[in-house]
Parts: sequence; C-alpha cells; structure tokens
Amino acid sequence: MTQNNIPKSPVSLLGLGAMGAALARTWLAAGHPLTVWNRTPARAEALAAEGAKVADSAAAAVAAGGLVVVCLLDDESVGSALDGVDLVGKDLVNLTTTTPAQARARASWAEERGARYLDGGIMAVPPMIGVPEAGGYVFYSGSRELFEMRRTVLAVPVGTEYVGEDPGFAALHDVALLSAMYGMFAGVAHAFALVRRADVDPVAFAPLLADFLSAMAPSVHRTAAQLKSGDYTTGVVSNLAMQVAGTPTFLATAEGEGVSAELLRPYFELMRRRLDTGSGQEDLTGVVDLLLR
Ligand code: FVH
Repeated sequence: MTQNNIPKSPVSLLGLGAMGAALARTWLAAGHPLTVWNRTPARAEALAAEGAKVADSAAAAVAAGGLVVVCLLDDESVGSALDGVDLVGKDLVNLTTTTPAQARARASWAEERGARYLDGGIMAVPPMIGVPEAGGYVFYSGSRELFEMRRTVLAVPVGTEYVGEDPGFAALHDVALLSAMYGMFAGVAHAFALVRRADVDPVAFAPLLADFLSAMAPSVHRTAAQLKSGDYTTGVVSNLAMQVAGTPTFLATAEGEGVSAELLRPYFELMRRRLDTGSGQEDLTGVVDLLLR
C-alpha cells in the first residue's frame, strides 16, 4: 500500500465506464486507496475484487476522500451525479469531456459549493491509460495551486499537461486537437474512397498514407509561426495561388472516380475565398482567419 513508507493519497472516483475503469486500475496498482462509485453498481464488481472500496452513492464516494475524480459521460451526467452532494473542502477534478463553456460553468458551480476545481481533457483512449510509452496525457486547467498539489497522483494513470488558470482551457485544447484529428480522418476517408473505387489494396495503401500524413504534420509549426507574426508569406513552400489552381484536379479526380467530394469542397471554398482577397503568395494560414466569426 505504500512505497518507501510514504502513504499514498486516497482517491474517490465517480464513473466506471471504459475510461473510468482504466483510470481506477492504475491507482489501485500504484497503491492508492480507491473508493469508486458508478450509477450502475454491477460495473464496480470487478474493481471491488481488485481492491477498490465501492460506495453505494456518489455522496458516499465524495465523502470518502479529499480528491474526487469524475469521469462520466457528459456535463449533464456530472450535474446529475453530484446534485445535492456536499463538496465543501473537496478537490474536484473533472475528466469528463465537455465544452469550454460547460467547464467554466462547472468550475463556478463547484467553487460556489466550497470545492476547488480542476478540469481535464483526456488525450488518450482507455488502452493507453497506465502505459506511459503510449504517449497519452490529460490537459488540465483551473487552479494551478490545486494542480501542483495533486499532480503526482494525477500523473499515475497518464501524463499531465497544465494549460492555464481558465478552467475552460483544458476542454478548449482537447476539442481543438480532436477537431484536427477529425479533419485528418475526413481526408483519410476521401483518400481511401478514391483508391477503393480503383480496387487498390487498402492495406498496401495505408503505409503510404500514414507516412505522407506524418511528413506533412510538421507544417503546423510554420502555420503557428505565421499566425504569431501576422506575416503569412514567410517560409511559404507551396503558395495559395498554386494550390487553388490545383483544386479542380482534385474535384475532377473525385468526379471521374465516382467519389463524392463533399469532404474536400468546403475547405477548397475557403482557400478560394482567401485567394480572392489578393493573398496568392501566402500559405494556407489565411484560412484560419476566415473561420473566425
Ligand atoms: N473512451 C474513450 O475513448 C474516450 C477517450 C477520451 C475521453 N473520453 C471521455 O471520457 C469520459 C468517459 O468516457 P468513457 O469511455 O468512460 O464512457 P462510457 O464507457 O460510455 O461510460 C460513461 C460513464 O458515465 C456514466 N453515466 C452516464 N450518464 C450518467 C448519469 N446521468 N449519471 C451518472 N452516471 C452516468 C456511466 O454510468 P453507467 O451507464 O455505467 O451507469 C459510465 O460510468 C467521457 O466524457 C468521454 O467523452 C473517453
């Protein structure tokens, strides 16, 4: 239960879905006294056999310790699980995926109830929890003091990345990265659709695709530098005018191969709009500004 005779801090965990259960096992394995609660009690049985104490209500789980980690489906489930629960003096760490606005509101809600609050955005899937080499981590935002105080125990399941006092920042970073991921998945879907029509072996195609995406990924650093400087023409490798000139080829290829271009077209339209402002010598960075409302 202890390593080097240093007592391990207790953790109360609400939520034993795929993610909550994975988190729970790492704290148990590291010797932290763990109290768990789940709306559907059967999901706690396996963890009880592994050493977790099972609380029969969310209130009892919260009462069991100072550090309360919540990993539920969504913000609404957090509100319903903690409704009427005494949070005075608790350190509430909410790892539930929410919007930045929900995270800010939940922080105020927790503070009004006498708790300190940290919000988290998990950049990992359950099999990456407890596997440091998998590279997963959690974005944290909210009270820096609380983060520093609890960082050792929070780092047990997966790495930690503190992104600021604004409690909405963890969710913002989380959603920003996942949005980029979905953009990438959209491109991947289009690419596979093209080769699928032509009967190219997708398994042979996959490494070509993965390697090319990896080679392109560092371009985000150039985009960032241009956004910071405000000069979108520095370091340009493939200018916007050339890229817009190429878009009919992509659309005609999709058409010719019997593939819908519905995932590509909106981005191409933004590129065209930026070009029309006289920005042909720029990189693609100007598209970012067109998205700002
Ligand atoms: N799993 C993943 O790949 C992703 C990785 C990135 C982060 N997400 C977020 O983590 C939160 C939890 O996800 P999860 O994978 O554990 O989700 P489920 O397996 O579906 O478990 C959901 C738990 O939430 C409980 N729950 C749902 N509604 C309520 C409610 N109204 N009151 C109390 N608890 C509720 C549910 O309980 P039960 O259905 O077993 O009774 C589970 O414990 C999530 O925000 C992801 O976006 C995971």
